[in-house]
Amino acid sequence: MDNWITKQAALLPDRVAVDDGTERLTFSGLAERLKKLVGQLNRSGALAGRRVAIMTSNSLLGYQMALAILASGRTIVWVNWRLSDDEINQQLSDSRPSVCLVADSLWRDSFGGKFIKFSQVCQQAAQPEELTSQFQQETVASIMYTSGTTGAPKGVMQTFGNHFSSAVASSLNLGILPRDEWLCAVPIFHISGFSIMMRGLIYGMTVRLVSRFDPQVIDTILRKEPVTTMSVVPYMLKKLLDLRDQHAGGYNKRFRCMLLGGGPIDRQTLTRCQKYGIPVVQSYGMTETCSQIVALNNEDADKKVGSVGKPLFLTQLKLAADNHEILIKTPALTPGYLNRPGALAKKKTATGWYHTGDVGHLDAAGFLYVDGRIDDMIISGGENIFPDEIEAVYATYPGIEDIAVIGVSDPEWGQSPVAFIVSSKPLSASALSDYGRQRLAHYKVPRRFYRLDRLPMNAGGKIQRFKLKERLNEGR
Ligand code: S0N
Ligand code: AMP
Ligand code: MG
Ligand code: MG
Repeated sequence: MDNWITKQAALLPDRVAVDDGTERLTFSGLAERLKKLVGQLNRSGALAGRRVAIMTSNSLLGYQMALAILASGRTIVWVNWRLSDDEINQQLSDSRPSVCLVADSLWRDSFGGKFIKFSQVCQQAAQPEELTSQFQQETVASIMYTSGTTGAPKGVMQTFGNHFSSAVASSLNLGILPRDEWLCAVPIFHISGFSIMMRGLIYGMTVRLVSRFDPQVIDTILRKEPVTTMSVVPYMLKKLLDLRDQHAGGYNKRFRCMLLGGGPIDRQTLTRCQKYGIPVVQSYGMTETCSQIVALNNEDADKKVGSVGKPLFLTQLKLAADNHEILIKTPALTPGYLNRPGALAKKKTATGWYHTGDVGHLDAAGFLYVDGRIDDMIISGGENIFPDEIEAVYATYPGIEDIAVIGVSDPEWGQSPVAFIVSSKPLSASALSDYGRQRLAHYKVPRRFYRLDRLPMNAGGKIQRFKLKERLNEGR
């Protein structure tokens, strides 16, 4: 395929590619900017290897830096800026990028020589360089780390072919209008956000970037600007609905829908959306599938409240006979995890069906409902948390003999982690919390620490987390 950026600069040179509320860049303007940035990245040593990491908010400069990495023919390694130093360094030592580019506002004094600030790049002479002419189907465009039940986080490789098929499948469901404008408040370091950037390039569509999730600011944008679509996780939708409760008046006339995904949604929130006439398209997808692979369509959105819809074009889906795990085949599926040959094959059946780890059911008309997980993954505000990684961090805490983490439901975040610890003497909850905050992304730090004499184990020595959950329900 031709480089999508230079292609759009040729097809739709004057169409706005990106708008952050203060500046708008057309596709031709974007291509010119990227030529300069590629030159500057080159002179700052960032292009020495095949991969370049980036840690940024959804800023216009972050958007351009990421696309400059792609346009230079390199792979983007996305870094979640909420992670701790340890977590970031672990991902960088696995992915071995030439550098990690960091937005100045996210700079930490602890960062070593591998990290460079955006401003250091921008100080280089702006001598333009040619952009790569091709985006090859099989080339890895981006890498995003996801944790699992065991072991260190794994880098999900997403090819240009994966991104392209994902964007096309989404457009066959939602349609593309010439003046579509997609509001991107979900982080671009997650596939929820990066897939909007990719759709923008493939559709020739404007991306309305917002650098952080401020519900007031976003509510105003949705009312006053010609935004047509917005991607949200349940937490964001609830915060936006709280503002609808306060002010009269709806979103701008062109608004088409909220694309909702990333975690389970409660019925009450969907009912509130109906009350305000806010169209919601529920969707289901994951980092490994380059965003949604199942979604509702506009016709069914009102009739099938609670369902995540039907598989999009190009995706096949079935449920495992024994445990109803959702199994899929799709061209958007990752070719594998970085440096872990065989790890993806382990998650596939002999006939190539990918195990999602999610459990679901289908109604008579073929609509999918996601019912839960086969593992202990916790989703807090759209961020995934695996109890193992928290337990491993606390295993070395002085005085902790044993620890188990579970997710409890939380009205705001959906779920939150709490810990059960075994210790011979009481431990200070605030010291435990501080310890976690230094070593883990803050959303992973247990909200409460309960002390127990021993953890409930089965005969095989496995922690019985369901018994811990029961305890909490009893305690309320
Ligand atoms: C929900 C967000 C925006 C909340 O962050 P906010 O309000 O910006 O927080 P801060 O001001 O930075 O911090 C305030 C305090 O809150 C803590 N905190 C922040 N986030 C969380 C969290 N998730 N859980 C618990 N606590 C949190 C901070 O730590 C801080 O506290 P202190 O001061 O103590 O540190 C933010 O969390 C966010 O952006 N979440 C969304 C992440 C996301 O996009 N997830 C989706 C991942 N999945 C996929 O991408 C696949 C599905 C998919 O592609 C998709 C998903 C949605 C829609 C469409 C699609 C699609 O298919 O296209
Ligand atoms: P991630 O690895 O961050 O891409 O998260 C993907 C996971 O989020 C899926 O495997 C599901 O567990 C969960 N998820 C995504 N969309 C939905 C949804 N609509 N309903 C319930 N869970 C979802
Ligand atoms: Mg934070
Ligand atoms: Mg905030």
